Amino acid sequence: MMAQFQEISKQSGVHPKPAGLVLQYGTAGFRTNAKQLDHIMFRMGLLATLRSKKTKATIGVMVTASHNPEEDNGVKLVDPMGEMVTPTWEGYATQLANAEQEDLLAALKVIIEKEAVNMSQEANVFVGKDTRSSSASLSQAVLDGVSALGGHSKDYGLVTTPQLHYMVCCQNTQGKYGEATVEGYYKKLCQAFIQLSKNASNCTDDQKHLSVDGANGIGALKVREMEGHLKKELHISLFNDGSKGKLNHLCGADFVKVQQKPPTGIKMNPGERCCSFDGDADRIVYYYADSEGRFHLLDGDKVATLISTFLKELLTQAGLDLEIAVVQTAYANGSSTNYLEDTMKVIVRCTKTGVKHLHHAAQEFDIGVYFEANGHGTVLFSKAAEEKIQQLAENSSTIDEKKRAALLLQNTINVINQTVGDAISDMLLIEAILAIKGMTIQQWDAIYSDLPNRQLKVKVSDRRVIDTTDAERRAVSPAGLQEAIDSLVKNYRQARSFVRPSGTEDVVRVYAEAETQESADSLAHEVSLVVYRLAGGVGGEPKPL
Ligand code: G16
Repeated sequence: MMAQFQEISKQSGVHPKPAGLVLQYGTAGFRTNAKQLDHIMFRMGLLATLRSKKTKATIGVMVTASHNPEEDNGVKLVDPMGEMVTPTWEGYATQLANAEQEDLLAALKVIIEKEAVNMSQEANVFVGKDTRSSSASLSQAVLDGVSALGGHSKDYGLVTTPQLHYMVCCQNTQGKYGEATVEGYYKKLCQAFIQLSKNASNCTDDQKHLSVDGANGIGALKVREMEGHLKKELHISLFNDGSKGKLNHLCGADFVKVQQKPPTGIKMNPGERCCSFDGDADRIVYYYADSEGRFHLLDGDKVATLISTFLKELLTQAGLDLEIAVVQTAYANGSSTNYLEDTMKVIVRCTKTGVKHLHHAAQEFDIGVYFEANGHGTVLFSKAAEEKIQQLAENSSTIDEKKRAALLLQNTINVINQTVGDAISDMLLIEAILAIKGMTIQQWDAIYSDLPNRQLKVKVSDRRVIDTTDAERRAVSPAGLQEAIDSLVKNYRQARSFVRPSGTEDVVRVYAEAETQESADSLAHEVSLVVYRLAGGVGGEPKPL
């Protein structure tokens, strides 16, 4: 151990921490301007190695800032089954990240002792990165951290975040979940997609066409790589492929969802399906323009509704009694929650923002469909549910209709990346469902009508002054903020609003929905003003929209 610690001392000098800099492990890891992250990456290499020793399993480290602008970067830690790292280790991550240079070894020792890490245990860490120019040197810093602690690493280079999660899960299930290679990932997902597509009758070439906005990021590269495996069952026109535009700039899932408009650089023909990925391809939103040129967004809530409808129908056809639930966050459109609860009669749960929270809640059901409104989500099947489906599909005495449904469910399971929200996997699933159901994007959109809504950002000097409760739907501090929001909401029909500090950007997020767009806009603006005044706003009062 002494020799390892000497090595860490030496290596950490190459990745020094700027004195006084304090960063928190946020909604999805550390995220800030790339210039501040070199020491964080080195230290996360160290932490991942400890986590690997502790769990006796492979751990993942993804270098990405996802939807943030090009100049930012960040890191997401991946636990053995491909899920996000546990809250206790998020705490360690923050402690390690913020230890001053001379206290680093002591901070490491605290973790080793608390977790009783066996330092002679082998460690394996998978590392991936997105296309940001800073990602190459930052992922090298992660690799340096792993090797300083004597861990083994495998550098997957440029991959999407969900691909890295998938690799970690494949590795730790000894290949049961799939082969831990990018090729293996394409093969598994595309084979399942092609099987599903066989159940779509009379699908024309036009109906097989999809326009994809790659956000000028890693998702675009990976869609290109995958195309050959699709055997022409899906024709993709790729836009914002990174050849000229800037990452996430005026494009990508976050831009489209928040601005409620199409990305620049995409060609939209009336009525045709389009979708946008975000910067690390773990989110997807769909949209189309109608014959009058009006833009229609189908966000994560609409995706969750489509998928859960499809699954519920298949369960009925298969005669399987499995409990299905949809997990959302406070951002879920009120209409979607009403539709799911009142019309579809499925269980709906609301958690805090952040995939880790939704994922956890979804694990409590036989089938847990989780989606954030921003398009981040997937479906989880319990082991027992998978087994029941498999038995039915393989039992020779199963009658035809039931067998067909069970086989569809099996292929659905295989097209889904259950480790985390995955734009590529979600896209294939959505495309297959629409084809099987013979449904147009307009018909999908018409399942329910969104309440008009608006999201805004407010700059404050310290966003931690805002504390929330009830799955972030109510603010408990600063004093008077929630009361002010409540009295503003009362002035509008079908209105709702909440505020929360972002865990990925240095802003407070404001959400409002109401009966009309005008009302939603004006409520969002009024709430922004209250935040600005009560929570220490900076840079000038928010202007009306
Ligand atoms: C990350 C998280 C998401 C979250 C989003 C925004 O997404 O994985 O769960 O919704 O940040 O979080 P916040 O509102 O706290 O900034 P991504 O795609 O940026 O990694």
